[in-house]
Amino acid sequence: MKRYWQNIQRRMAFQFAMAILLGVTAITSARAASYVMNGGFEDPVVTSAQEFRSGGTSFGGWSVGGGSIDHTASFWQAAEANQSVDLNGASAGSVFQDLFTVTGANYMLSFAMAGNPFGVDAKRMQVNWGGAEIADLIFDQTGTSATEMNWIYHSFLVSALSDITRLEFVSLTGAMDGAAGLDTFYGPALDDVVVTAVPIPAALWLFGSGLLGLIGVARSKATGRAQ
Ligand SMILES: [Ca+2]
Ligand SMILES: [Ca+2]
Repeated sequence: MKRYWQNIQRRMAFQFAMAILLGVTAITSARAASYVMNGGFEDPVVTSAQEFRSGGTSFGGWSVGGGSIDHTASFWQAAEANQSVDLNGASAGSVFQDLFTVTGANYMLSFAMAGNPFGVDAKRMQVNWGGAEIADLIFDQTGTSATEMNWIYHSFLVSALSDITRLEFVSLTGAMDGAAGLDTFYGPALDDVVVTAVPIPAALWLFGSGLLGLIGVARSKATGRAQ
């Protein structure tokens, strides 16, 4: 019986330590500022279901390239807050912005991708970092709807090759059968673009010392109570 309670105590102490560790990690990452301006596409506020934006225009820190995009509000459910983008407005478009980076530094890029639920084919999006392709993603929107977008989060560890890095999301989604016949209105959906610095030595120091310290606390608590 005593051994049973010792095991329970040990397990609880370890879980407590892990909870604190995870909490510390979460707070640390939440505090890290994103290098992306308006990564959630909440600016400016779109008062219609979605607003059409042509290639060559810009909004809230983003530039629009290619054909056009739709700045989507109530038309479908965003991954983060209220707004997102459809990278096909009337045809395949892109969004990009230039980030101030430190040459040689590491960054974590993350974003949510889904697809316009309309149009029969899967949606394809290319991600470029500093002019180089880092991902070519396909989202199969089968079974999704405007209220059930099934957003998927992607993360990439990237490093900067210069002090200005262009981050770009390009629709590779072409014409497909849709409600109005063959058209190009239905593209990949994008939201919640975040780029944070990854200070590797500091992160390792925090993780290493924090983990060892907490395991030490957990152990001494467990043995202390067992005596
Ligand atoms: Ca958003
Ligand atoms: Ca569209």
